[in-house]
Amino acid sequence: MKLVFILGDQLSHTLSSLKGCDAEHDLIFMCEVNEEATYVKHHKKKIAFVFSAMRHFAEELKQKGFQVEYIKLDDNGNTNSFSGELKRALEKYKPESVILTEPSEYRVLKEVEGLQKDLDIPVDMRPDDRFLATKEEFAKWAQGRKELRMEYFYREMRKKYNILMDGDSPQGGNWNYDSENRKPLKERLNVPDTYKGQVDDITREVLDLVADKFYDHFGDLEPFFFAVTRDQALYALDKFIDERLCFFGDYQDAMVQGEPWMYHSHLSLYINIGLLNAMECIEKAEAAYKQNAAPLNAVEGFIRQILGWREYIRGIYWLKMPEYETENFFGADRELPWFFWDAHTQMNCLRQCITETKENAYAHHIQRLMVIGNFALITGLSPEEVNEWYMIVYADAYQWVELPNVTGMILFADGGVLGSKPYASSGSYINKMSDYCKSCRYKVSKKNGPEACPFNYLYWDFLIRNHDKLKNNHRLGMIYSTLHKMDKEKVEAIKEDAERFFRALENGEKV
Ligand code: FAD
Ligand code: DLZ
Ligand code: SF4
Repeated sequence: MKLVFILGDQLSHTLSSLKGCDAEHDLIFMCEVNEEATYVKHHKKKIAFVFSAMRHFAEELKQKGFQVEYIKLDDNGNTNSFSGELKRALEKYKPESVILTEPSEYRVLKEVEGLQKDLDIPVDMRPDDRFLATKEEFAKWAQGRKELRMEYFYREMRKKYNILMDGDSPQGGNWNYDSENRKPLKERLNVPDTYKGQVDDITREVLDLVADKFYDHFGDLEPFFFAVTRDQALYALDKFIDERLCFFGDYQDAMVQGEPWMYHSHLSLYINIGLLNAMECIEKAEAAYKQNAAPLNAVEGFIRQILGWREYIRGIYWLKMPEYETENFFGADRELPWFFWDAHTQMNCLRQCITETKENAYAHHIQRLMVIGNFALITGLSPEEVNEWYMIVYADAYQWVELPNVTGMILFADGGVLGSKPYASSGSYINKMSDYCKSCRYKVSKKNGPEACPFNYLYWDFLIRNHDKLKNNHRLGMIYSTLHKMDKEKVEAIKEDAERFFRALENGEKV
């Protein structure tokens, strides 16, 4: 008998470890463990989502005729760690070997490898073929390149899978249609609601468990509306393709107060956990283009996120771990402000994005990048604390995707492996792409003084503070030449405003 160990983000019926599984003789093993729910104190909605999706998946496997041992969190004897539970299962069933699809995170991979040595049992660790580029393929692409830019990797992936191709050329003549994308939401559009599922008995039991055991974790547990089965996730995918994809490109960067979902897909949590397959999302979007149901700028933009960014991010993670975890190019060490947890800040953009994160365990990319991330970058927050926060608060967070996005994309803490320049910006970008500034206590048009938008002076202060590290970055040449032309009084005013802001933060005042 073989034991197939399935982890909580491996809920795919086509998983490599399930290939060849013998329903009569083999045993599928899954376990809920406290260690996974608390190594960072995940958002309550995320834990409920993972446990409910795991329980539904186990039921589906049983209905298909497989033998499944499923350990619930509050089952008697649960040792609450993967190692402890696997050891118990091995003692109980004495299988001849363990089959496992490789864990998505370095931490868990090392734990399983350690266990394999300790227990001296053959482990058949199979590649995770749900990803579209293998680790080896990415490493080969990266080898010898001066710069690892996503755009070039993405073109290789388009060719490899023949997606949006016209022979050897990209559909429509361009690889990328971003110049047609990223409009602010001017007129009030009727943004459709996101997928909202019913709570069934399995989910109800999980919600009660999470409310009881993880009451002190961040975030609102209810209302709970995520899809927790493959059928529900497929419905959510179709809903996106039918209702939102056509505007995905146009409003990809737009932020509107009271509209957390915009025209994004809200599929990352389902893809990351295995309920949806990345390629089926890409194929459905391409089919919508072929049927004239969505324009090329929207479809290409969406496909680039999955076939390009998602795979590239995972490639960087495995290329750079474990060193990537401790990168800190700027030597940033400021503590995370308390308002990251309770949204009590007068900066309306941050208040809106953090409140929505707390309610939904979701914020869209530009909120994560240009509002929260931008603030973390220009105020010099500690990469360790920022990474922990992002791992906690989003339902789609796993280290393989969270870490490169935070350390590389927002904090530039890797010194430019992932991005060619830091994504720092003043309040004018937020004002252009959102309606947040209209209801803010600060004035985005003011550059200095207590009424000024803090992003305005913190942006310049960041460039001044990190001059030595950034002065040779050719993409910042124009900005530094503007800075060098600024008169002394202006530079002093920027520094004084930033100092006052940091002092207020340190004193726990509401900024
Ligand atoms: P859409 O805007 O609809 O995009 C479609 C899909 O493309 C997503 O579902 C996702 O699978 C993929 N995608 C888009 N951008 C990225 C990216 N930069 N990296 C990887 N995949 C991408 N994504 C996560 O899945 N988990 C995380 O923990 C995570 N942390 C992030 C932290 C920061 C600081 C930033 C800037 C981005 C982070 N992202 C993360 C990437 C991106 O913001 C989310 O994937 C996206 O917001 C999820 O919402 P959506 O499904 O509506 O995405
Ligand atoms: C995120 C998560 C949580 C909260 N709990 C569990 C769990 O109890 N059991 C489980 O198998 N997986 C869980 N997960 C997902 C894992 O963290 C994820 O599968 C690994 O980190 C992948 O390396
Ligand atoms: Fe944010 Fe500044 Fe606009 Fe206020 S004025 S919402 S702080 S960008």
